[in-house]
Amino acid sequence: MKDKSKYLRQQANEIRKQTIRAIGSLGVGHIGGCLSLAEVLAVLYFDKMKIDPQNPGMEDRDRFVLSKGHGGPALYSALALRGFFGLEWLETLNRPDTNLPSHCDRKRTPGVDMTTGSLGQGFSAAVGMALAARLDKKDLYIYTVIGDGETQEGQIWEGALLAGNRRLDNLIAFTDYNKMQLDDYIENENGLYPLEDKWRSFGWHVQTVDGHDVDAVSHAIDNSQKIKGRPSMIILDTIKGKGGCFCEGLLESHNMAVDEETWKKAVALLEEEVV
Ligand SMILES: Cc1ncc(C[n+]2csc(CCOP(=O)(O)OP(=O)(O)O)c2C)c(N)n1
Ligand SMILES: [Mg+2]
Repeated sequence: MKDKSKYLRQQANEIRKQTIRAIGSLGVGHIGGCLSLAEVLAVLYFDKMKIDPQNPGMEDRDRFVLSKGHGGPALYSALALRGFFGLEWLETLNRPDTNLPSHCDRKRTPGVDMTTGSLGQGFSAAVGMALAARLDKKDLYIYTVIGDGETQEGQIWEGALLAGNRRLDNLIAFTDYNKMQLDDYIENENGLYPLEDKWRSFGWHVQTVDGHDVDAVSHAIDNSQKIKGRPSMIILDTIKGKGGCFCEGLLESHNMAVDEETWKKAVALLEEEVV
């Protein structure tokens, strides 16, 4: 258990470094909303998900939908580290003819299960995928991550209503609760408080955990898998830009330009981190 925790913390650290390197060498990107995802991606891709990097289309695999599609670079880093494609692909991020566009595209990237980027739509697709898996009597989970700003979309609540009514207990969703949206704090724009009560009232099982604690995230997923007759929402208490010395906790981290000296220093600091 202790070893597994350490391994997952190391993977999260690797995801951060690869993400900073990829966005840094491009010069600009959604660094903040990528770095808040590192732990949940590490836990899913290096422990929980039933997947095969050699066979990304495996029929009975678990699915992952990154509904906040602007977090694509973090997902690509996890996929590359897990062996879906080479790490050198990350250097092509968002460049002409790349297989790694800024936002997720399931037709272009091995391991990406749904095309996303228009906020709200990925979550609806995940609800549909969970319903389809149920109808097909498949024993698999659909995992999805939405942003807290994304939660303001009406489409999220249409999906939430249907998933609750259909009792989709094969759907495990996460909210990346980093308290920030594009250029302001959530509560200054269109607040979500009390977020847990809202999901519960739609028939969901709800937990809130420290989204940067791999053990807490892992334990919450285990709990969700035991819940029958209700979809699960795991609210991840996170920090936008977490682990990037130039962007942690900054509103400006949403879509930020970064120069070579800055991103290389950030990667070097993460190299030194004892996880
Ligand atoms: C339907 C739609 N409206 C607007 C946008 C532009 N947009 C991209 S990210 C973003 C902010 C999202 O905030 P949040 O979900 O909190 O993401 P995070 O903090 O994780 O970056 C916006 C408005 C979009 N992609 N889709
Ligand atoms: Mg946010």
